[in-house]
Amino acid sequence: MSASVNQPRSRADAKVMSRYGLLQSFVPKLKKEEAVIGGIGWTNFDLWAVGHRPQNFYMLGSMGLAIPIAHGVAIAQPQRKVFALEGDGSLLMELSVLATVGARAPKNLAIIVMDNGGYQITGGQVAASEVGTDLVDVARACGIKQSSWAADEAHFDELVDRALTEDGPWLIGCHIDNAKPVATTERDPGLIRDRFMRGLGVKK
Ligand SMILES: Cc1ncc(C[n+]2csc(CCOP(=O)(O)OP(=O)(O)O)c2C)c(N)n1
Repeated sequence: MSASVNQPRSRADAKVMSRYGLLQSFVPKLKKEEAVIGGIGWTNFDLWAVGHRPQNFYMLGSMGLAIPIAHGVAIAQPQRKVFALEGDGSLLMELSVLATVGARAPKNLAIIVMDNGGYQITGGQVAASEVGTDLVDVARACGIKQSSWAADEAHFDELVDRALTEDGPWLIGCHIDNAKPVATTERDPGLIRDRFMRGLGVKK
């Protein structure tokens, strides 16, 4: 993948960044009713904290489902850009989804992995992403060619801008710190589903 800055070779080479800070920069870039599916864990809490949009869905309860849900939305609505925000622990739980995305290769799907090296919401247990598994390498090996660690905040912005305007699928790995989220998502699954369906125009 061509890029204007040197791509980090691994997670260890990427700057440790703030999830909330990255999402504060990401959300205002969404001007075309792009869908965003936030995974269980602190990732969807900070998505909520930055500001709810009708096209946001917040996964509660099950790990590993942000990317499968986003993949389904991307296939159902090919004109819409769809982003999955997933934690490293949750992606490790459902790692096979990267093979499915690589094989199906939806052009309108982008995955952002918030990799803090652990299962923070349940107490900070260390995950394999901290001690051996490089999730960007796994994505590339699954055929998601446009996979990169974000070197720093400016590179993250550049990768998101490209994902918004160029064909994917994309995977953007973010090496983040283990700061707590700024707020807690409203826990009302029926309301979350209903608002999302209306936000995508599939329910009146
Ligand atoms: C199938 C399943 N196993 C375990 C849990 C308990 N659980 C909920 S969130 C979580 C950790 C999520 O880690 P990660 O996706 O890395 O997000 P972080 O909390 O680090 O932001 C765990 C173990 C669950 N909800 N579902």
